[in-house]
Amino acid sequence: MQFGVISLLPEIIEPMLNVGVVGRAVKQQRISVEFAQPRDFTNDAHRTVDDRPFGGGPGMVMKPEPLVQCIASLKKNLPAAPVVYLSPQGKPLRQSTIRRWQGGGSLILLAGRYEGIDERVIDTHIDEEVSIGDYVLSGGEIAAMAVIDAISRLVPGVLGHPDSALEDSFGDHGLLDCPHYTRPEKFDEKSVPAVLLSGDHQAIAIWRRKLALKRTWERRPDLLANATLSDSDKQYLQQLEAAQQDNEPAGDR
Ligand code: 6GU
Repeated sequence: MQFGVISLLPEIIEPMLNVGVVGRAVKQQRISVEFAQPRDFTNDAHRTVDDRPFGGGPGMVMKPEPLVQCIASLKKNLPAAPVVYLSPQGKPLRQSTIRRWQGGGSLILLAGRYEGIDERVIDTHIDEEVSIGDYVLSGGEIAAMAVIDAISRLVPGVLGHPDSALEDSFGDHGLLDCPHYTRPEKFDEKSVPAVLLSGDHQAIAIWRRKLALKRTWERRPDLLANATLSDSDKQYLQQLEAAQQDNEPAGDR
């Protein structure tokens, strides 16, 4: 997987390329990251990359010319890469998007700073605008790191256990992950659920599935609409709904 990254502050991103799962992927040459610095594509002595917004108001806007030249420069090595702009105005980033980008083999990420970038860059040079959540970061670098991490761990050979990526939250089934336990068997007065010690692999699989469904139902019911559910999954969710109804005081109905 080949990444191109446009950023005024590559120093934020660089450390992640030397450590952990992503660091290993770089060392094994399963992923590569090429940076482009907008300041390298300026002509003035101050290397100005931002300017005041037309119409007035607070903050600064990133000038279009250095950004478009950064994109062109990265496209020399990555001609087929989609160009992604990371911003709080983008569509929510999903695991399905991450899988699609990983399948494409190359990606150019534009991390903005200041109040944002000139809209005309988005109009004609950006393929997708994505956000990593409903909060505001001071720049797109942390979002770019999230994308690089999430894609890298899907690249074949990067994760130790090939099934690890499938079993995650939002894996094939689109549910949150079940709880996990390790030794010791008793901790803080709490025992590990007995079924996990039973050696009954079918019972364990059923328990894990139910807890994944229950968590998703409690915390992220929005995910259930697009999840892959079997008839017994649906039956269990109906049980959860029914139990909730029974626990509501009659006055609430
Ligand atoms: Cl992608 N960028 C910035 N600056 N803030 C964000 C974001 C991205 N996603 C959520 N907040």
